Amino acid sequence: MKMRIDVVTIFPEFFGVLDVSLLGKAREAALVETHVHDLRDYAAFKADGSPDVHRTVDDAPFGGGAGMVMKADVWGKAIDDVLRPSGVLVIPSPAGVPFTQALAADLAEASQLVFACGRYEGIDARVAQHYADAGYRVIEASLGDYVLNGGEVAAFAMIEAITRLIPGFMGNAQSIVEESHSDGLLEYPSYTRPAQWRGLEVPDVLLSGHHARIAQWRRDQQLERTRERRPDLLPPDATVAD
Ligand code: 6GU
Repeated sequence: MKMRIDVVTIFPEFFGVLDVSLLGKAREAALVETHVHDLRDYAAFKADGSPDVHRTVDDAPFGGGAGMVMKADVWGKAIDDVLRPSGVLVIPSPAGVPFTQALAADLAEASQLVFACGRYEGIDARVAQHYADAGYRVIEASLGDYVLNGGEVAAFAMIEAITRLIPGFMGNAQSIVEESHSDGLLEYPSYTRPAQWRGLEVPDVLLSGHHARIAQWRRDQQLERTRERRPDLLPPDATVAD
């Protein structure tokens, strides 16, 4: 089944790189199609129906405070136009749930994803509420604990993480099974020729040809790296010898 991805943004030109990225390969294999929409195309008229020559997409926040909030009426018109009955609405936001490999794998099964890219101060909260109330799956997701200016870079990262998990996308399914995060641990270190480089050697075990020892070494490396770099990922009962 072919996936359809729609992106709504005030920076449609940013998504030109979709064509030259890994995603270009998924599209060649006819696994995905992408459609980018300019939010301002839906801002030609104000909420009262009068023309808006400025195509305004944001306004000051109720309650005061810094920054601007993107307007619900403009987003409503755009999403009504592109979201299909079985589509999932994804709203990149630093206030969202963590975007994980598990969420990427889940979203890779959707028939349509609509990415609503807003500025970081956000889209009027009634937009997410409205589509959830209407029965759509709505996911506000964050890449991590830092702030980007808008949802575009985050959406791009999410699209790449999701589309490479579409069944049939990569030639080698094992390379997805073995990579970082698919088993909850960081990936082991990898080496290729030459066996010596600037005085540094490849670990002996990898040159030994003992497949069981190599597998054990890699598992140990995964645990050691994860303990050092991402202890939050380790199950509470995991023990790693020092
Ligand atoms: Cl999804 N959006 C923005 N604006 N900033 C972020 C983010 C998303 N994830 C991390 N920082």
